[in-house]
Amino acid sequence: MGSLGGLLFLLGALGALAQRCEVPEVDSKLVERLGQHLLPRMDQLSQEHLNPSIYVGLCLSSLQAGAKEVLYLHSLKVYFQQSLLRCASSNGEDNSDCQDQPTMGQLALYLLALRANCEFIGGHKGDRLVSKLKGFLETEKRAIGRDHKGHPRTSYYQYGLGILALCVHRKRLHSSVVGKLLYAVEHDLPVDSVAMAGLAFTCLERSNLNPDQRNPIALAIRTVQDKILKAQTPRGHFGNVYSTPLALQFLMTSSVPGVELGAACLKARAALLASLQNGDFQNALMISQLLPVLNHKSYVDLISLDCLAPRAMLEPAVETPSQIRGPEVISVTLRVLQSQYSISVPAGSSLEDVLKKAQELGKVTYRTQASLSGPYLTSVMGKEAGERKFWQHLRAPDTPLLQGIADYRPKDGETIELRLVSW
Ligand code: B12
Repeated sequence: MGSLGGLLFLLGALGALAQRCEVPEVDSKLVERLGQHLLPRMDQLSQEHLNPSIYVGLCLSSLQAGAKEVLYLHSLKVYFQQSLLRCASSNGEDNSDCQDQPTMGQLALYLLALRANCEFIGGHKGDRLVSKLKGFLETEKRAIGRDHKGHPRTSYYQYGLGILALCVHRKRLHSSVVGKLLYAVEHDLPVDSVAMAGLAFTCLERSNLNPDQRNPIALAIRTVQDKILKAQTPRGHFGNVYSTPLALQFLMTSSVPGVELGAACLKARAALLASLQNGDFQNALMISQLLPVLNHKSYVDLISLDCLAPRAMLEPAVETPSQIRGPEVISVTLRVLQSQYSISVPAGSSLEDVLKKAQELGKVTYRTQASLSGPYLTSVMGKEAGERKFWQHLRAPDTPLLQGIADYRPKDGETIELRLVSW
């Protein structure tokens, strides 16, 4: 064999060794049940409930919601166009109309929703949305600073989401904006944020929008692959159960030579199936990140989605009356700022129900803010979380909860602590 033949043979062998992340088909009934959780959420068209992630997740899934889906996109358009365009100034900080305007991440998700409907942003109004998102990213870039010592005012997760959204609309970004994310993935980021960055880099690589940064982008993609694979738990999740959907979205876009990628993904799928059967996916945002994976799709597919691909129509779930058992009462201990309170609530109550009861009894005060994940706890006993701090939820003695107050259902005798921590 000549030297060229040898080289070709070697390349072929390496290609054969390169592994892909495949997530084999999941029982369609299970997928349908997940989709059905989204239907009631799509009837909530008020500003604080609108969630572009739900629309994106559905369009990338094997399911559709027919007219409901069309109306939902329409409501998203009305809300996002109006709230953003009524802000006269470009960054909106000096304008009272802009107080409750969407954040960078929410605007990015809205742009993804438009691509999920195969729309490219255009025209005068579209250009303003693009400038707005670019403006947000520039502000974040400055907050991070030249030496990367600062932090984005939102998070690297939203920074990645912003880059991804502009990329799927084929909008070019300055290399210094991309550079901040390239630097960040080399450092300490949670799995969700690393995966989001990986999706953004994969989009940039595929659409060749930043040819000058080809090599660093390719390197960063490898770093993201390594980090996610290293974060696999013995049970199979990447990070935790709720970061696994985004991690899989990213891994499905990649092929890794010489690494056990295929086996890692199969193990993650098995872990996800167990979590699904355990009822761990009730939260609409989490379902919206998982549905694409179960349809072998990722946010990167929004570069050019086949919007005519058939999707099965979702029918509302048939309610099976739950066996009504006696009004069993459980006792939950709330620990806040060195005090603890024992609260009695009906079995099956959420942590939010426990907090409401504690507030009614005059033991605890708290406030929440609506978010795409549900009610976010912003203040407890009059103490606001403030910048780069948050009210962490833990199960005593020291296990951070993987769900928010609306989704977590404490068991009888459990102690839940709310602790103000830095992040
Ligand atoms: C960044 C982030 C945080 C930051 C948010 C602050 C900030 N300035 O960004 C910090 C570190 C404070 C945080 C805290 C928590 N987080 Co968090 N967070 C994220 C992350 C990586 C991105 C969120 C985001 O920006 N989304 C995009 C924007 C556009 O959406 P948004 O709704 O406008 O974003 C806001 C909300 O997401 C809110 N938020 C962040 N986390 C959570 C969690 C819950 C349950 C709620 C209701 C709101 C909320 O903060 C965002 C900024 O304002 C997601 C990852 C993911 N896969 O989604 C996890 C994620 C949403 N968080 C999660 C969890 C569990 C929490 C905590 C409950 C952890 C704990 N034990 O205390 C707390 C929330 C406590 C509270 N006070 O209510 C889980 C939720 C899983 C689920 N079942 O729903 C996720 C998916 C991470 C994971 N893989 O476990 N989080």
